[in-house]
Amino acid sequence: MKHAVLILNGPNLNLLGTRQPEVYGTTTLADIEQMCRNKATALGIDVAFQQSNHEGALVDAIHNAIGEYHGIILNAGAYTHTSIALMDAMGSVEVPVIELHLSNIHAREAFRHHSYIAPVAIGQICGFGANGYPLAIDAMMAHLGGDT
Ligand code: CA2
Repeated sequence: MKHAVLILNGPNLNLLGTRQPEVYGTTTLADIEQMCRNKATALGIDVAFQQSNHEGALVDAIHNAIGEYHGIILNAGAYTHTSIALMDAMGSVEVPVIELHLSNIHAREAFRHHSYIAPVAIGQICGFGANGYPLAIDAMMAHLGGDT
């Protein structure tokens, strides 16, 4: 069976590579999508790559993953630290979610240390910049197991 993974990105991540390069680097979200597509090709899996600045649209995307994707890699951006709605959405779908961040949220401001996503995720990857995305795909495939 060919696995399919949804890579979902939250608010402001569309600005990657264009603003605050000292915090978030110079890699654009389009570059990251290409990294993910290269990884998917190497592993023989399908990936979908989405971004929204809107909390409800992210909730919809999680709901729509049911029956479509075997796993979700979620960089919820600042909604990580605020959104009970995203937490509830993840808890309502039987699709494993990996929480992902470019930066090491635990080494930043105290308000970034708490994540509503973490308790309903299978694990968290943070602090590895854009490389965290292919790392998360590897982690998801290890979690899903079986043939790709
Ligand atoms: O490190 C991450 O991936 C974050 O999810 C990024 C979020 C931040 O609120 C989280 O605490 C950690 C912010 C994304 C903002 O992205 C920008 C990119 C370029 C310029 C401005 C913002």
